[in-house]
Amino acid sequence: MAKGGNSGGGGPGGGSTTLVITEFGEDTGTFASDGITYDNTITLTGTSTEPAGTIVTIYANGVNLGTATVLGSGDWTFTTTALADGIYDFTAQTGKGKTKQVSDPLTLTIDTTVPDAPTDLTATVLRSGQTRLAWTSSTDDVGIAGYRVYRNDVLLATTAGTTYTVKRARGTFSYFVVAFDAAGNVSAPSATVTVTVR
Ligand SMILES: [Ca+2]
Ligand SMILES: [Ca+2]
Repeated sequence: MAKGGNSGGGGPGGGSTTLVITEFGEDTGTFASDGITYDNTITLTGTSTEPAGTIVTIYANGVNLGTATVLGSGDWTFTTTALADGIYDFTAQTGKGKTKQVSDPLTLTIDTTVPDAPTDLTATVLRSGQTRLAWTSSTDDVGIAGYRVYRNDVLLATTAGTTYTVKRARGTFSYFVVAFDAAGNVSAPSATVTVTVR
């Protein structure tokens, strides 16, 4: 493990950071370990080898957010107020001067903004009897992760692209599409299109 960027300490017997941020709460969305979440009240949990009662100061992008206290177990926990969307480097710090310890940063992207709804949804029945759906891509402040296709209000498929081909089935079907971002925010539905396959 890299020695943290702290300038303090550095004694000959040291070399390892003894202050660590271990968890931050829920990493929402498709990937639970990508550091992108819509949870904007972050609960940082960590450990310290300092004595119980030691004050841990929490920083986000260099801004002091407040303090936690090391428990007898060596654990500490801190919950932020609601944070604005953005990218945050969280660090924890104990002590000052020669006794200063700074944790490695924990980087998170907070994204609470839902994507725009997909537009221009079309459904074309092909000669094969398949139905080809196509729509215009949504936009998102961080990035679109994919789309969910609904048929008669039931989830039919998830796709990264902006087209989907439905297997042949006779009947009348309605379709709409929603977009979702990496944090798991889901857009409003597109307009609904209805097709009849004979
Ligand atoms: Ca995530
Ligand atoms: Ca978003």
